[in-house]
Amino acid sequence: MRRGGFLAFAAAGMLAGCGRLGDTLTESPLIHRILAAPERLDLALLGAGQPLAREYTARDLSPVFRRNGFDPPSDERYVHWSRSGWLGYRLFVRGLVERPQSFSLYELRNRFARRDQITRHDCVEGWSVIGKWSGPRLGDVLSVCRPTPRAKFVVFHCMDDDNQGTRYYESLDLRQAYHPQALLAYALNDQPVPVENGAPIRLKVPTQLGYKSAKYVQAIELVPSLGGAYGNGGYWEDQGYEWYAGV
Ligand SMILES: Nc1nc2c(c(=O)[nH]1)N[C@H]1C(S)=C(S)[C@@H](COP(=O)(O)O)O[C@H]1N2
Ligand SMILES: [Mo]
Repeated sequence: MRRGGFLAFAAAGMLAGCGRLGDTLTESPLIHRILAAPERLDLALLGAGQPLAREYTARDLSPVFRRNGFDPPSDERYVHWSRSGWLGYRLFVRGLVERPQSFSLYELRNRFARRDQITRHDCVEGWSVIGKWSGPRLGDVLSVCRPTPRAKFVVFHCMDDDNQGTRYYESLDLRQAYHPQALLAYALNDQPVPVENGAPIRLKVPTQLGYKSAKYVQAIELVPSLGGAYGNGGYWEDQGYEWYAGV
């Protein structure tokens, strides 16, 4: 069923036959969400019901969260931000969304519910570390930007590069992006994400291999397809790694 159709169906079902409950329901945050965001309920449902990565406890935390990948961005702008509490940094959401916009770190902390999760990070090189990640759900941030029905993939544009001018990037499909454990993390082990681990914002997708969890995210772009202008969906995918990297 198309998104709009599904929503109309769901909303009608919830509103019909409510009778005396009607007043209570119009007070309910769920109804407000549905009425305020007519494209969103189906996307949230799309994310639900997927297998979850195992969550651990504080006792399981690795003493050191290893770092891997390219050097942190070295451009002046990034270095300046990193020394001034990330003032000036904004995360952009653009492409196939009704409301393209950008978010400061402050907005990401305050406009969205904070999720905490202790999960294992598995690198394709064969090592794992357990860390606690905090931040809004990626899906929550996407929802306020309202992906259009043509949006099928979510591309993460990063600020670091391979020292030869090619920037890191990654992508997920919309279902993976709405996975309840897919976070835009601003904290690692209750501290702001360190520069080495992708400050100020990095994606954390514990259901997929480490290279999917893009660090140093600058912009999130919703696109209709991968391939062509969008490459194979990631820096490492362009070197032959699998786009789908479930663990
Ligand atoms: N922007 C960016 N994201 C990246 C990488 C990178 O080099 N650049 N490396 C990936 C790989 S292979 C891994 S294992 C993890 C490492 O994350 P960490 O440095 O926090 O351990 O980030 C992933 N995301
Ligand atoms: Mo990795």
